[in-house]
Amino acid sequence: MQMLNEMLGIEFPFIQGGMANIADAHFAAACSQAGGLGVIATGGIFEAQKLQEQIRLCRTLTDKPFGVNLMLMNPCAEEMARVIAEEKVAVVTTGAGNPGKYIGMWKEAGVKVIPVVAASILARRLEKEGADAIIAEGTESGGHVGEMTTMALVPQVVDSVRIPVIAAGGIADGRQLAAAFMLGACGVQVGTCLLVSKECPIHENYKLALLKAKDSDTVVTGRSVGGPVRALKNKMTRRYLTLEKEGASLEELEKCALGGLRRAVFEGDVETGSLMAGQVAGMLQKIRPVREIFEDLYMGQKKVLEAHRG
Ligand code: TUI
Repeated sequence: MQMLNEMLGIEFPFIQGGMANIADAHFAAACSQAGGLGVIATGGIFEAQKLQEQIRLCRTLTDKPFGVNLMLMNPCAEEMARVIAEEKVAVVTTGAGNPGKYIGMWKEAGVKVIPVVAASILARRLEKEGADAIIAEGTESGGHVGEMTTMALVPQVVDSVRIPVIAAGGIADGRQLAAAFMLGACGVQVGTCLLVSKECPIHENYKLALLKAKDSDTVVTGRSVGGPVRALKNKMTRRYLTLEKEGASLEELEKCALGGLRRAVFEGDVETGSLMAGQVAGMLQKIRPVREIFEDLYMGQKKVLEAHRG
């Protein structure tokens, strides 16, 4: 099986998850420089020209391959899809929807297309439409999530398609990376473990909340309105869940969550902000450079698999 790093021409078989308002050109370049595939997130960009600037800036910061994550629920998704093709970005990953209608345009421009799916039915469809690989993301992840766990999802996607599958959700150390390989993945996408990297531009309060978190400290809000989002438990998530239970209107729910991610990322408001994070938040122990996080993941996996072979 060809590994993700060989497929993309990078050192480690790791893709950085697209983290809205966090993964800008500087962070993506840092992840690419550290040997993974850095990815510019579009969840917090609302002008196609801003994305073009970020892509061009990233090119000045690294000569290694990097990608763009297109958040499909973004109102500017269509224009940004065009920018990704025009700029001939090496790789596009997508999230929160079906990118089918853009695949032809991206392939023509030579962009490698790697959509995120939360179930195998969409993986099969996107393979037929020309996707180069699939990211199977379990509900352990942070941010917008599906229902299936990584453990159940990854092997079922692997059995459903012939293109390479990348595992995501619940991966922060060598044991979990080894497990992802055992499930048939050719690599992994990681997000939460990078939030506590030195290079990650989130507010210090957000990082400290992650370091303090225990295994059961994340929760999913928004299930009742078709917008499930996993984040660290705080005053905002408690209020949101209460409102959901009381059958509050969509308007009230939106008011509760409005601007929450930006408040967490930029202002360090850990009370009313949305501290998006995956279930592995409880495993995060210290702030380290991205390079060290990647090396530990990879070396940890090697050790685990060697010990297992006996
Ligand atoms: O996209 C994500 N995670 C995200 S996007 C995001 S941006 C944001 N979200 C809420 C508030 C503020 C900002 C934060 N986290 N992950 C990839 C992902 N995609 N997870 C699940 C899916 C998915 C779900 C349904 C992919 C396809 C899908 O298909 C439905 C269909 O149309 O067939």
